Amino acid sequence: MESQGERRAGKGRSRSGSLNKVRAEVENAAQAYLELLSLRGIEYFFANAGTDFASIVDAFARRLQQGKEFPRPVTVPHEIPLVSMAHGYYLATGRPQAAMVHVGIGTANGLAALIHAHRARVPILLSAGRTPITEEGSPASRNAFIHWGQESFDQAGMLREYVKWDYELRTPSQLEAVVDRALAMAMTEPRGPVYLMLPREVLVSPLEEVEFHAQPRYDLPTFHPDLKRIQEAAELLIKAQFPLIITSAAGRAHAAVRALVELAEDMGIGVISFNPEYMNFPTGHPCHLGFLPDTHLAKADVIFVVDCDVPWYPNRVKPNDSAVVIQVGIDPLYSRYPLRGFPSDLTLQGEPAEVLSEIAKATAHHRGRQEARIAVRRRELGQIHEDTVEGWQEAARKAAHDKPIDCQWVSYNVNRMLTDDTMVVNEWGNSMHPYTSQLPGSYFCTPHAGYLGWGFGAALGIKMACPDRTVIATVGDGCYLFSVPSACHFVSRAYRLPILIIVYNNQCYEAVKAATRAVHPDGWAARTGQFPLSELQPTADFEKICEAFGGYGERVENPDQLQPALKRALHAVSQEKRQALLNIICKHP
Ligand SMILES: Cc1ncc(C[n+]2csc(CCOP(=O)(O)OP(=O)(O)O)c2C)c(N)n1
Repeated sequence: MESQGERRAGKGRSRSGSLNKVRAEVENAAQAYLELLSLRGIEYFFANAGTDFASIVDAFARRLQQGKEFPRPVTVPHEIPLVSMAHGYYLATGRPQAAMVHVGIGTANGLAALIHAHRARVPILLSAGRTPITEEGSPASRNAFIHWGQESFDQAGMLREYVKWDYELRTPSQLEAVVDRALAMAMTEPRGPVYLMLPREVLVSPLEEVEFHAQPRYDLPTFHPDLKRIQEAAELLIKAQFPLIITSAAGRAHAAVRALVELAEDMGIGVISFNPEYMNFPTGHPCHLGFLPDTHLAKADVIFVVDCDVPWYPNRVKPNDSAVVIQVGIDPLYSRYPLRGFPSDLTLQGEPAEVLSEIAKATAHHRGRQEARIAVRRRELGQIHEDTVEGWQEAARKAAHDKPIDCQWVSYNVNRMLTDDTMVVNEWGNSMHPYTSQLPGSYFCTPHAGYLGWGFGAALGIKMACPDRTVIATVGDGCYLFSVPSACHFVSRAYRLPILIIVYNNQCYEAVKAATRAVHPDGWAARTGQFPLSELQPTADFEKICEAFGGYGERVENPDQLQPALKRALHAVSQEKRQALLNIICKHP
């Protein structure tokens, strides 16, 4: 598996200027589209079809006859898991995949998952049919009432804020230029989804032979940090008494995790993984100071904000006025966020991996003189780390025999089952963060658009990319319901993607209750214990939904049964090769 930061969408045209071309016999533009996607390395085509897909369906049927393997069509019967699967596939491989949805309404269904992909900088080539343009005159002209009712004045308008580029293919002759541009826009940093509309008339347009360049026409730009600013950052670090790194997404690239570990170790810097979207820093490392900046922020005199949109909550805690804030990232000031007031005294634009290693190099010359001071700091950090880990474990162990089961005890036990081979998608909350593997690329958590329902689909996409890995999705009962579970279980069975889904079933939206308590600590809800709009009772036998799709399902109510149930479920996944779901009845807050 490669990290996202290390992959590029094709190598671009050869620099010697050679223009190798590939010819293909096709009958129409839809066939040419799939041929071109295959040539550009697209392996999967996640789709939920409609009448707009006529020529695409026909083109796939031809490819099947021809024994052409890629792109493989994957039917995902809802757009939320569809986009989430493409998202998950990218998280695991760093390679963009293609998806297609049904005109405007399919786009609308997938929009929330696409907003997630946008905020998480995930490149997805999302195509959509467009209602037939003509009322007569073409085999593709309108022939159903929906073709009038489904047309929009501006189909892409609903998602333009969340894609980097959108276009409607006007003629088959544009195909290569348009697809190459779409993929290049998606993969150019900061990456993100793009949207291509494909009218039926264009898809059906007859063609006989197409000739495409063997390589995409764009070499993608790279960004390198400003070395003068790197030097300034290094000097600030050398002088710092208590530097602190806060990150949420450094693990986006595995190389950045390695660079972070190196810098933290060399300089004795504490690292906070705040609202992590990835495995950013090994939880077992003595410089790992946990998941909340609150207790350390005021003490820090140099704060490195590394690939982190929200480094602290200003209405709760603030850095010291004299602290220097350094923001690092490919888009360090988050140009697509309307409001983001975190100061940046020194801004370092570039791949975090490169920025951090350059800083480590720049500090190396001066470290010798500071070694004694750094050693003291390392010892202090090690102590804070040990206390923090002990706190997590103590909280979980204390609740070991509680019935209903305590969520922290669930995470503690899930952790005991993890191996280097496991990949976890966590869409539930914080109790899983401490218990993640130490390896980059092994843990993924909700992107910061906060769309719930992403986790199950993303886990399926990850499993599709990594069939030999054990994939576990940890979700709340709310998240599970949002994920369109029947569509996900269907895909798991149809495409042989055996994953384990663990539902932390607390029969409510705890997050909504907590928000109500925070805003109205002495309010009606807090005083009466009634939280309308936040309950999910009576709960359901979610395990039976999994069974309905050929999976293994079990309801777990007894804390002593957690380990045996996890073993049974993992056996079903790894030996019987079928999906499994544990419906764990947790405390109802
Ligand atoms: C699509 C969508 N709708 C609503 C929300 C608001 N929301 C945030 S957390 C949450 C509750 C999630 O419930 P659950 O998965 O059971 O986790 P819990 O809060 O109980 O730990 C909701 C509804 C959201 N984030 N996304």
